[in-house]
Amino acid sequence: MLRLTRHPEPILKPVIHHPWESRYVFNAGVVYHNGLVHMLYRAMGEDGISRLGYAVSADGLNFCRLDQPVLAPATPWESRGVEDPRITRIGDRFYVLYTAYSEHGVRVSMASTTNFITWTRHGVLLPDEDNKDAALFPDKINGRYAMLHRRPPDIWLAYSEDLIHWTDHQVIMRPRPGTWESWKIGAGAPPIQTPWGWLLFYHGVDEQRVYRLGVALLDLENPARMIRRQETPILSPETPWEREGQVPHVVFTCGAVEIAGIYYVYYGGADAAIGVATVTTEEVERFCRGR
Ligand code: BMA
Repeated sequence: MLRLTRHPEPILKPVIHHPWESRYVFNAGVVYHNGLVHMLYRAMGEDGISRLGYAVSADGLNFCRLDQPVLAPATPWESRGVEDPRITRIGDRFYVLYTAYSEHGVRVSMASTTNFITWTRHGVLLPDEDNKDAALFPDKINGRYAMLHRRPPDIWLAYSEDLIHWTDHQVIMRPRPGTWESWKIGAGAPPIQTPWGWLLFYHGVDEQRVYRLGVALLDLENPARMIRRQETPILSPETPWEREGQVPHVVFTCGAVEIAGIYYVYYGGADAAIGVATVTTEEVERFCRGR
């Protein structure tokens, strides 16, 4: 059974003298590039609007951050905030899918960068529907880009020729009645390629609104085909800072990286602080092989 081991304390907390991140930091997307973990995280301050901050680390645990947000609301779709960034490297660019929040609802939006400071905005991807928890696959699958998204309460798959127009939407994972993931589920980290399939760290919510993390394996050629899905969660809210915060009893991931034989899964605790939990590649292989 795969289980994550948490680093006991948060690795990133709010900064009182940064008005944009003085209250809460949570839900971090990550990518490992040139020996550094690059992190985008959701931050909230005095005005209650989410912005994205940037932090970087050489060891995956100690992060340096900028004193200004790198992505802030800029369009009518984003008037109430930009949330939950999920980073995928495609070619030499980093593409970020995030939630644009406004009085019109929530929308899947995309921006890209090469340096995490200057951005190209690609706009809203699924303009006609409330949708979030979207993540891009890092490689084309049978010649097309692929992404996961969430039409409540399920995880969906869609394909695109150009990253902008999305078609062939299909449900790939549903909540499981009577379990820790009975109410709704959503993609967590963007899918990670392994020799055995796409490794997916995702979140599940129960009827008491407790958010936990789970793990699944999707077929490399056809991610609509589920190879394996663990019945038990891999991380549940247990520490005080995961149980009490802005929203109680939440662990919520937007990104994971593999460095030297260890997967680092970054997550928001109680929508208030950022933690990390790890698992070895051997344990992941055991799950992938069904042993
Ligand atoms: C989801 C998203 C996340 C948040 C979670 C728990 O719907 O809004 O950003 O972490 O709820 O509150």
